[in-house]
Parts: sequence; structure tokens; C-alpha cells
Amino acid sequence: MTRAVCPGSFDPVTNGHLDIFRRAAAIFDELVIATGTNLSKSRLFDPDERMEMLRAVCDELPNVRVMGFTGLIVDFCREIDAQAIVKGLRGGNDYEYELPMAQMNAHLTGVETVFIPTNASLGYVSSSLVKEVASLGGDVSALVPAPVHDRLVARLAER
Ligand code: COD
Repeated sequence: MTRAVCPGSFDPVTNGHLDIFRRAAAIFDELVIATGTNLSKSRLFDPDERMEMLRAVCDELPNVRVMGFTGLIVDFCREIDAQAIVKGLRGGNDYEYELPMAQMNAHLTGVETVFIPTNASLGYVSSSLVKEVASLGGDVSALVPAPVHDRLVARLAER
């Protein structure tokens, strides 16, 4: 049984993330989507809200579970007996950012990182840009799943 972890902030989950989940779920027996907090980013949704949206959009994927984690991702992988970490790569910047993390994680516990290249039509999609565009009145309905779009619009209207 192969189990992989796909970690991220997912604030909120986008169609780019969802594409990576679908493709990773076709490779591994089980995929655990792990919601963490990136301390260098400001957040719009709290961890419970992010997990709720992830569960709603991953309903179609029977071998996917959504969990939260704190602390080191390698410790979480060990706790749930996952052999690999899955990351999506949109381009050179992601690679520069992800490579040392993958090497550090391998150094810490030997866990491997598997990179999946972004779908060519979704390479420009990021949670940060989606939030920025939506907060300035732009249409992001094609970039996030419908339930996420509703939550995003409602949250931004509260501000
Ligand atoms: N297409 C393909 N992939 C995409 C797309 C897209 N359009 N958008 C995003 N992705 C990928 C990203 O490249 C990333 O791999 C993943 O999806 C998640 O993205 P985000 O932005 O939601 O998440 P991040 O990068 O903010 O998450 C960072 C973590 C929380 C995973 C990271 O900080 C972490 O592992 N923290 C735990 C602490 C730890 O162990 N630190 C030491 C690391 S060596």
C-alpha cells in the first residue's frame, strides 16, 4: 500500500491544486491532503475552513483524505506512515523554492518528494493571485471550484 502526502496552505484550494490531487490520487493507493500554515503568508481562511472546502471538492476522489498538521511535515509523514510527499511545480520559481525543502526533508527522515508538473492551462493559478484579483472585483470563477468561489466571495464581502 503506497501512501503519499500532499501538503499546502490551500488558502483557498484552487483548480491548480485540484488537478494535482487528481493526478497524484491516480498514482498512489492513498493520498492525504495535509493543510498546514505557511508562516510567511497572510491567511484569509482558518485551518478548519480550509479543510472543509478541501473535503467538499475532494468528495469525488475515494482514495483521498484531508487532514491538518502542525510542526514538521516529515513528522506528520512518519505519524501516518506515508512514503512520499507530492508537490506541484508551476515553473522555475517553484522549483527553486521546493528543491531545498525536498532535500531537507530527505535529509531529516529519508522521505521522498515527487514533483508533478502543473497542467499547462493552470500554471498561472495561485491562491495568492486568486485572492488579490477577487478582492479587487475580478472574476476568478474559472480558477477555483464552485463551492470555494462562493465562500471566497462571501468572505471578501465581509471585509
Ligand atoms: N499548479 C500546480 N501546482 C500548484 C499550483 C498550480 N496552479 N498552485 C499551487 N501548486 C502547488 C505548490 O507548488 C505547492 O507544491 C502546493 O501546490 C501547495 O501550494 P500552497 O501555496 O497552497 O502551499 P504553500 O506552498 O504555502 O505550503 C507550504 C507548506 C505548508 C506545505 C510548507 O510551508 C510546509 O511544509 N510547512 C511545514 C513546516 C516544515 O516542515 N518546514 C520545513 C520544510 S523543509
